[in-house]
Amino acid sequence: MNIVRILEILKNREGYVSGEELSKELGISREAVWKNILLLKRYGYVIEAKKGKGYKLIAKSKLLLTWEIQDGLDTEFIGKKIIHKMSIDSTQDLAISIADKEEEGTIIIAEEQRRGRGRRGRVWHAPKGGIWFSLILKPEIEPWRATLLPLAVGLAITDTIAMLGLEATLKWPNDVMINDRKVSGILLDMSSEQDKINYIVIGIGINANIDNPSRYADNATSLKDELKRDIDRIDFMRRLLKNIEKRYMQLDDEQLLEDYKKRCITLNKRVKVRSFDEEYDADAVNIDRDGSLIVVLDDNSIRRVFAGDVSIRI
Ligand code: BT5
Repeated sequence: MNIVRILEILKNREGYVSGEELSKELGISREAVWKNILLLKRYGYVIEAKKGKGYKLIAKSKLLLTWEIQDGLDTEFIGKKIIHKMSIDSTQDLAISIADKEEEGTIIIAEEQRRGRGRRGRVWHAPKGGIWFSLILKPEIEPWRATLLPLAVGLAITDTIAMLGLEATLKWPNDVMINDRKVSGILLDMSSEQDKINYIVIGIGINANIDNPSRYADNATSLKDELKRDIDRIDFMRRLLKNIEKRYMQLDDEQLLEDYKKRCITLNKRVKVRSFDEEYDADAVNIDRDGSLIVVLDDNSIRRVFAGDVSIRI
């Protein structure tokens, strides 16, 4: 892409680069160079244009642009293809519509979602400043083990938040919390046959640079709220993709579950389980190898929860 090549040249030069040099280097007209510069400006790059001197990059864009995330991204397959949108109804819905024909690791990311969704038809607020994306995976595991995936991704999110110097915990199955407030949510959509997964789309929402997150939910927080400053979303995204890949490779490893349990605030608590059309109180005692939550009811019967909402009572 021409804009990416122009950017590379501008990034590597302290001073000005003339329009003529850019036009020669890319083999396009000077007018075309100018149009590309305008496009870069629209993407949020600050570029100075001086008569007789040329162009100079003053500041990079803060948007989650494909080439910015991929610049220095150290993964094997996650994020090799990134589709970036300024605004979209839901990254999840677009990802699901293309998942069959896309390679594993493809990502759809958006600056804002107009109709972001949580689980069971709930609304997910996704204004500008957050990190909202969907990741297409094609794991070769039995469908019943898919519950492990949001756990692995949740763990990767806490790994990445730790790199900012904050401690995040996990509320089973898919909430990432800081100081008991929700900073991130995970959504899983799966297409599978009897014993084979066709694809999984994992939706990840992180309240990154969001002001007053409690506007969106009573117990919500954001990384900005916790740190009292904006984070570098591009750097965060690169680290997160690396951490997701690491944890994804660990699906068969005992270590994954051990790490999850250490950061899980649901374990050893009195909980209220709402699963399908049932609701009951129980003690959360363990997490099994497939990612399910094991609870003990008051009559001492043991149940295994695969999906649902679990709120902590004490
Ligand atoms: C989730 O659902 O936590 C899954 C969220 C997944 C969002 C991602 S963003 C990229 C991808 N595209 C999508 O359209 N979705 C995914 P759940 O556990 O059902 O939580 C939903 C509840 O969280 C809502 O009912 C609100 O109470 C609360 N909530 C909504 N927006 C929030 C936000 N920005 N921060 C914290 N809590 C929020």
